[in-house]
Amino acid sequence: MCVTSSNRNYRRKLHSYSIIMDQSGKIYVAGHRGMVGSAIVRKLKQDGFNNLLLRTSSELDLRNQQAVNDFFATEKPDYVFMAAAKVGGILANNSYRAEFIYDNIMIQNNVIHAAYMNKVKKLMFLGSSCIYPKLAPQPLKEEYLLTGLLEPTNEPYAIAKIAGIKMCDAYRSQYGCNFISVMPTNLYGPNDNYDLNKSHVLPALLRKFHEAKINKEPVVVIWGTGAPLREFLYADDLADACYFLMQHYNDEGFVNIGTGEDLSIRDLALLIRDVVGYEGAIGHDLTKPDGTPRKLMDVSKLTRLGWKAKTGLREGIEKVYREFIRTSKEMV
Ligand code: GFB
Repeated sequence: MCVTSSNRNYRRKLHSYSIIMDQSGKIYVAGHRGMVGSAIVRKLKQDGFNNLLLRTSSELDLRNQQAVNDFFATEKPDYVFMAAAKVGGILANNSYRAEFIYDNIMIQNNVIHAAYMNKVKKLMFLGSSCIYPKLAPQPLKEEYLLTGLLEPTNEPYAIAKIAGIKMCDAYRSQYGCNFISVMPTNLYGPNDNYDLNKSHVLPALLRKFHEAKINKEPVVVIWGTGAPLREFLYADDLADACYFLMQHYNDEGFVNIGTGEDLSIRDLALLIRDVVGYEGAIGHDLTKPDGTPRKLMDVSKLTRLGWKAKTGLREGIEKVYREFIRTSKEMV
């Protein structure tokens, strides 16, 4: 709960409280149609939380401050999961630089401020591993934030996400709001984006290998050298971690969420080729950027708190591939 800046004793006490979400509480999941938001909704329902407040972007444009203020004033949510954002892969981040910074800053400013104004008991802000400096030591510890220059291809998005973390901390410090932040690594899962110009690497490669298999194409072209290293977390594991932290973490700063293991894009391509059952070759488009050389999360803070990822990468890719085939059949 947010308190006035003068109520310092209460604020000091708040920091040591563990705020447990009660099942009757009204929970707003912003971005519930996306991969992350829909995974959080699945997790909440599984655990008996049914008082969910959901709005599509056409029902509520989160970039519109008045609309967001009206929504919060009318609905008065108790808890907020801030999973709404403009997201995309390396090419989308680099091409729509203005939209990535404008949309994300507007969305998060409006929601975080309205949550404060309407006395939301607890809010979780979701960021991304791209907030870390491009050449930070590996694995990435939470304290490496703002210690160096960012990766240029996603700098606008990263700046927006850093602003979100700092905003939650500032509202905690000045107003006593229990707003927390988490930083997921690269994600994949149900409801991912398969548009080849906008998607992240994992769904893009699933689609490319699948279509090459069906069309008997001799080669699948991947972007860049294949040398960059990436870590991948299944969206339902992320949702489980978010739920866990919403129940147990009440502090400033943020918590990395990942598996603690990474692999090269080349090895990812070989793994996906194997899951899909494609037998052709792999080529490289070197006109496309590699991006950050490596961004492996240090997950020791999360492990110490008591959470660990469950879904292995191959198992997760197999699940997502089954879903991809099912939904592509439904669309035909
Ligand atoms: O997943 P991805 O688009 O984003 O790309 P980032 C990861 C790596 O895979 C890059 C390579 O080195 C890409 O060049 N790659 C190979 C491909 N083939 C493909 C392909 O067909 N499609 C795509 N998309 N990549 C994003 C950031 O960075 O990660 C965001 O731009 C955000 O801000 C997100 O942080 C999690 O991992 O490089």
